Amino acid sequence: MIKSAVTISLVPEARGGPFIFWDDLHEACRKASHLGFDGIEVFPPDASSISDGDLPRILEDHDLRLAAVGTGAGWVKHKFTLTDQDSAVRQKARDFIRSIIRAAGSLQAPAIIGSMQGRWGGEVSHDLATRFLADALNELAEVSRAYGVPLLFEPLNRYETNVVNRIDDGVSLVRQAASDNVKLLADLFHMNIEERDFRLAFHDGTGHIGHVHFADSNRRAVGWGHIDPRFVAYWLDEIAYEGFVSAEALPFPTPDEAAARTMQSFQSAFRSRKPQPFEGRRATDA
Ligand code: LER
Ligand code: MN
Repeated sequence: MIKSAVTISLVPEARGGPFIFWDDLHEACRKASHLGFDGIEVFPPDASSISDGDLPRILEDHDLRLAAVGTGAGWVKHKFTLTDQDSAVRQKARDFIRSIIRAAGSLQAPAIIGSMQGRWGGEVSHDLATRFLADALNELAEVSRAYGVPLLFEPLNRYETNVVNRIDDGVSLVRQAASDNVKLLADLFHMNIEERDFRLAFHDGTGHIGHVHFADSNRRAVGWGHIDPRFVAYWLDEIAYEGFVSAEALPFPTPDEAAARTMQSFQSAFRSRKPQPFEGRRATDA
């Protein structure tokens, strides 16, 4: 069954970014649990914020799962990426991600590579960037495997990367990487910008999608833009997706209201009887 999660950022430098709750893990978990979320997704400044605090106890106290952990602080705080032209920086990016994989993996959660994919340009061609990425994914996916979790790779829209923008590009990258332990993260906000058709993109990702970011067309909470979450539920059902849909949305107008609106949308789309066919275009209409 598809499960709900909500994001919490612990990174002051990410302020203004698309995270619902901020700074206070304990308070965020209390609110997430009260609203009925199944899990939380954390955006930490480093691995020690996951491994050294009392996160396991907080999760247990509130009956929440750790859905995933972001690695983007490696970019936001340190400007590391896996496609930098400097091999020392690429190595630091791998080290940063590996430390988060271990901390998250100890709590049975996957790590996410999104903005750490960087951009190609200068001395690094698109081809070379893709090879750098495939190589890093192979190594890091094996670290993840030791914890029994996949490594999540996220296509981002064109304003955030020029490397992997769409689900089908993500599938190609996953195929180029030899490891079968890399799964894709389908973020509805990025998909709304880059994909020709949501349903076709989900079909392209069949068997490869391991996590979903649940945000509306304008990055606000689902319900406050023009994506109909009932279609999303229908399409995810068609590809037998069973992971988390995790609210990575702006804390607008307040974190509490964004969280409550997200849960209302989640319930109506994923927990009510599905309306008859909301199919949109069929794959064969393309
Ligand atoms: C990361 O999950 C993402 O979607 C980015 O757009 C956030 O900066
Ligand atoms: Mn995302």
